[in-house]
Amino acid sequence: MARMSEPTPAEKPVRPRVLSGIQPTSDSFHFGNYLGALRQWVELQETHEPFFFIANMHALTLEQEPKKLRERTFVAAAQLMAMGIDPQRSAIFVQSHMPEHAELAWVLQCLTGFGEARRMTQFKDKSAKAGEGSSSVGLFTYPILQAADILLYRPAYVPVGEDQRQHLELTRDLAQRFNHRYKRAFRLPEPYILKETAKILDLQNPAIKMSKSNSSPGGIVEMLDDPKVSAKKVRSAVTDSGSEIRFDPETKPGISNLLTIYSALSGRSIEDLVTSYEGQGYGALKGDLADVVVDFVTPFRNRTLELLDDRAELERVLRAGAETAGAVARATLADVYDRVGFVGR
Ligand code: AQP
Repeated sequence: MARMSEPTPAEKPVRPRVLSGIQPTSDSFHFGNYLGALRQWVELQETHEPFFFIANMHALTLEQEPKKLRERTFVAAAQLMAMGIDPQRSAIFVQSHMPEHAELAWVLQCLTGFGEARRMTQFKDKSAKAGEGSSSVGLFTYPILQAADILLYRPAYVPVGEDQRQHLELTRDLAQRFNHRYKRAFRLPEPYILKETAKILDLQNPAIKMSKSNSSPGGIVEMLDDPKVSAKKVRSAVTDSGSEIRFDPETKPGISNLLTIYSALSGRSIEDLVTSYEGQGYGALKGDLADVVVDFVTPFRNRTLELLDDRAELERVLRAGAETAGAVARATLADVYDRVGFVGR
């Protein structure tokens, strides 16, 4: 059997691989998802070999209504395509279409220390809400499934937001442990986190990240919301004391967050924005940003709705993505099974 440490020319990626995933757990992606991670996916597909998946197995770590989960999976696929993920260049697939993710996760679970898994801050935060006793074992082991999601494809980079850094570190630790025990099999993936947009903050409470589970409705901008509603949220964003427009995340987190969003959406540098709003109040900046947001979300929303009208095409894209991803995932898992001493079928 071919060893993964010496890929055959056919297996060897010509361009470095990138892989990332997103959960289909809401009716729309939000600006944190888009600016923190998804925008990088679109850019990286130009220069890398991209694998992007919809993490519906991760979604089950919290209770989901089956009908909604199914629908949101299609909504997620349509949004990825509407924002520019091109199925001709990128494999877009659904996690549950790939049994190898759960299979590799089992092998990795057997390499993970209980205390190591316990240290994951996302588990601590999410289990604290429901109470640890009523949290699922899936919520506890989810970072290990995530490590399997990543390692199966041997990517060079994983584009994510800052909140995923700790999980990426666990992934690298597990890869190293596996490599040490069973001879080098896995490439150590690097997080690809853009400093400027690594953590988009809640518009109403800039002390926390924008998030579907913690943000109030006014604090989160949903990509598929009515653009007028999003504009209103931007105009009503909490700003800091004083009236000077300055980029200072420590003392002016609210206005700095708005400048970050503005800069990312418009392509203008923060310095340029600060200079051009000199002497003007927060209201002027918020009003202009609201217009930028409307101009950005309107075509995105229209395109997503159009794509959702053709389910057969979405299903075809996801099937094709699963074909491409499946070939890589099967080869990696076969190698892992061989290395750990499982008998071949
Ligand atoms: N506020 C954020 N700033 C920067 N990046 C962010 N991401 C999420 N929020 C921010 C990044 O989005 C990608 C997808 O994450 P996910 O699958 O965890 O999506 P989600 O569940 O919709 O994210 P939330 O809102 O953060 O969910 P909860 O509230 O459940 O924790 C990841 O790369 C993530 O870093």
